[in-house]
Amino acid sequence: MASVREASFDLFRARGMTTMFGNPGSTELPMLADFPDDFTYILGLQEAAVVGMADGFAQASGRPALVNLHTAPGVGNAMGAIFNAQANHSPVVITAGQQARSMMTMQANLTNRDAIRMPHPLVKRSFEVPRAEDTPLALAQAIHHASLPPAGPTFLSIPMDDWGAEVDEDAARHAIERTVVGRAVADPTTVSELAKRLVKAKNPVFIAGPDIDASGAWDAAVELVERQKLPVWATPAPGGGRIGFPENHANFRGVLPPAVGPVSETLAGHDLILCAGTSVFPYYPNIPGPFLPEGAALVAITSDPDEAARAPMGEAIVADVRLTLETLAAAAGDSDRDGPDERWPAEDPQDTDPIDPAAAFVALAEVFPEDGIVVLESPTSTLALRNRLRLSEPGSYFFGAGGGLGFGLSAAVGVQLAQPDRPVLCVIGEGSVQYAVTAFWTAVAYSVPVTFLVMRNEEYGILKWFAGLENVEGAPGLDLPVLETAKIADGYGIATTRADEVDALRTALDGAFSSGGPELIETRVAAGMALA
Ligand SMILES: Cc1ncc(C[n+]2csc(CCOP(=O)(O)OP(=O)(O)O)c2C)c(N)n1
Repeated sequence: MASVREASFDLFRARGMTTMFGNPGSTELPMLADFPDDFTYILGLQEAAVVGMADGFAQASGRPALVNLHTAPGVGNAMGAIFNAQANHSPVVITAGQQARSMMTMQANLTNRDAIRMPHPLVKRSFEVPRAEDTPLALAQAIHHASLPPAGPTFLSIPMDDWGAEVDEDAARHAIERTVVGRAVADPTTVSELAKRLVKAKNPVFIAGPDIDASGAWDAAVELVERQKLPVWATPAPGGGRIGFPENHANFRGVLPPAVGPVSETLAGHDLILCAGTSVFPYYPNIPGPFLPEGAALVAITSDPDEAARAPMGEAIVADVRLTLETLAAAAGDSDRDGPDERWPAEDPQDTDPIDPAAAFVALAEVFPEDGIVVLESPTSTLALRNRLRLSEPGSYFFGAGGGLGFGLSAAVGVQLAQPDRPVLCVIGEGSVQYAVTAFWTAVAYSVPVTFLVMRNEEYGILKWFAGLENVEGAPGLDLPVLETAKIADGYGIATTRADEVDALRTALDGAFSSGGPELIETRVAAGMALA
């Protein structure tokens, strides 16, 4: 007879989930006993970093990632990161220890008294098994739920004495072996009607969202855009956790602004707005206006029923993004409409002291490896980075779509663990570093060679920009003087460099990409919003 532990690890093995991210306590030790040699345990020193690393790992590997947290306080610390994983459509399977069954009713120390409810609105499924021997089945369910579209986090609370219980061999074998696939095609009539509308449209436009990348629809999107000669906008940056279209492509126009009125203004003149793999839309500041420009219809293709239902306007098709775009491209064929105009080249950034973030990114673009990956959490320089680097390979960009800080630093470590052969650059504000700062330790402990570029503007710059937008004057707490990020990283064992001039920055970045170890470059940049 196999134990719950043996059957559960067989399940993880069968699903390719042999990397576990965790921070253990006494309630988790029985799960970790006799930890198998073919598994890797990645220790994070605080749970926000643990889940952030798993989120990056899941997205960059395209597979569900396994997490183990310490009962209620561990889950509590991780809540912001679980919120981010949900927004990122990231299949993170979270387990947490629980007091022994015999001690739960008396609520002995470490009992998570309402374990199921605790992470509830942030996960697709939250569960605690009634019988110890059902744990492998419940874990299998958590994995299926996390992986089915829309992918997202799931949660299982596991009483600590369950791991030694014996499973029913037949039930465990079925739980381990059965597979569930969730790629669903759209009704063929709906897609052929859409193809006809697209062909007939005078001035259609394509909006590329993050789930194009996640569903492997990159080539299908390029084919559709090229054959139908469509201009392309990326979905607004706050919700664009991944890039869905090559940003150096001649048809690429830019990143849509993140507010109702400005989106309509930007899309004025288009009669058909075709969105793929995005919510409609990831709005952020409240700048009202019409939802659509005059005369425009909008059709969204999304695998997420919630994205489809909650959009304030337009039509939606719920189906796999890649399969739908492939069918649509074949059905619509080649258009003889004129392609979009040439894009204006970006102006050279100003020479300033401290340097403009745009100037920093021009230097970065000169040395950025072709197969490089950016993980971005530097709020005031998000658009400058997108505009100057023009990332154009699949799986090259990860951004916390939920907006909860702490994703960037930790996800970068997870992305690098999933993609050991691609250079990973984490571009991060010095304020953002602090929310998952312990991920520096994991990068050093496991020799994860991320390059961290800290944009030091000595303020919560984006909040000052928002204060202007919201007509708020005199708000406290928006400056960050004397925050020595390089010294903090040094304490975790990271090699650090300070590079405040463009030439020094270019040299430091070039060296860091090929150093083979984690390195941090801190660069002093001008305060304020860098939009171009
Ligand atoms: C968990 C969390 N807490 C607070 C915020 C609010 N917030 C958004 S941006 C920001 C400042 C970020 O500062 P920094 O990383 O230095 O970047 P900058 O805005 O200066 O570019 C804060 C505090 C948040 N998004 N997430």
